Amino acid sequence: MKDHENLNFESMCVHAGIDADEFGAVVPPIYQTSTFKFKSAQHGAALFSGEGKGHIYTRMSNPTIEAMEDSVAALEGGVKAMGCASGMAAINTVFATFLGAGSHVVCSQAVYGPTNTLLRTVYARFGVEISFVDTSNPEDVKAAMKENTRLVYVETPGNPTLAIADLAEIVKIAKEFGAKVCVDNTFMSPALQRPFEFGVDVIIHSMTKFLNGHADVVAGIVVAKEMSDYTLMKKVLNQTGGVIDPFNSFLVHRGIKTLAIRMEKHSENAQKVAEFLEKHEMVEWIKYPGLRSHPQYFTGLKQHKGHGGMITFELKGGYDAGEIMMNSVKLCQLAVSLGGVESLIQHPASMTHFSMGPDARKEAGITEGLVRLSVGIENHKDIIKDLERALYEVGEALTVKQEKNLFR
Ligand code: LCS
Repeated sequence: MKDHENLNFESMCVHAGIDADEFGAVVPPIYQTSTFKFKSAQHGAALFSGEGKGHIYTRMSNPTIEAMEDSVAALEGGVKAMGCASGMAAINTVFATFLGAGSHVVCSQAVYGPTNTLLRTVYARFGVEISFVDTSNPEDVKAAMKENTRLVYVETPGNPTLAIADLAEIVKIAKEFGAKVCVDNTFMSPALQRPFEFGVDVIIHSMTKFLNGHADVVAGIVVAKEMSDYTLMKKVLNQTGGVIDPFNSFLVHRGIKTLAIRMEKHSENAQKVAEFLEKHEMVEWIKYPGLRSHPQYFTGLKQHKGHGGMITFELKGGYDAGEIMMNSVKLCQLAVSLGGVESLIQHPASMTHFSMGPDARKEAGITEGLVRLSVGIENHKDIIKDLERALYEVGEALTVKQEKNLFR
């Protein structure tokens, strides 16, 4: 048993995966090396046959990477994790392990755009059957299941609609068909949602987001609940090569130490910002897991320890209004990505979900005027002030436009 297994979550964030090295370094050193010297020919052979302990080559394993992997595996409550070059590399590792010609995957309709595109454009070409369904409705998942369904892939809350899937219900359905369930836990992080507690088999993260939390790394991770799944996926990752590097592992591991307090602050700020937006006359509708108006508010309560930092809303005035707002904000940065300490705002239809195309977006409920906000850890009053001013400018611009139309 590892020491961290008896710790509470906040303490695990600080300590999991960290063992002092021979010099007593409190922080794991960066082993910036591609390869490791064998003690002898016999030692090398033993490592390759799996009998000996140690590292061979950084694509296969590395102490700095392993320290970070152990930390995320502990936080999620999994057996083992594998660091990947990006969230997409993590997702591809899962798909390439469990899908093949003649198999079928059920995937959330509202997922990060490239996840949808990867299935439709690459895996479809390899003979994989794909059903995109509204995973916030378990009946739709059940109706989509087939004899050859090998994987149910769920993003919850979904990007960018924030649709929440009931994980316990989905696991029940998938098990009847012998399918694996993989959850993209990027939006919540293990601080707020622990999918293994609901029977899920595999978890992935874009660590680019909340796990690292500082918008300075692109990285991903796959966490397995069972050793047998880990072994299968690790072979695929080793062969396809999309591994993380030691320096990025070091940065992510450093970010994780503050994960618990960051997620608390993201949630606290986002709740206040969402309540402000919900009352604002320029906002057509808003989705935030912490608002009672969220369609799956009660599923969220069952599954989440906090409501997270992500907000989605539609402005009155649609696409034009969104454009004006994004050009008007000052504190909130106009940029894709999410989960960093700074507030970020973006327009999914023209940015993160552009690659899906208009039909798939419409099906997934991604409207043309939808705005996505990743609420940072600044003082909430400054975020609200920034949004209030930008919304005022939207109102002014739309009034001028209406007046011009009247006098035409
Ligand atoms: N999963 C989710 C939920 C994501 O939001 C993203 C990236 C990925 C996976 C892929 O991770 P990556 O390869 O970028 O590390 N989401 C982005 C977004 O919404 N804006 O920019 C990237």
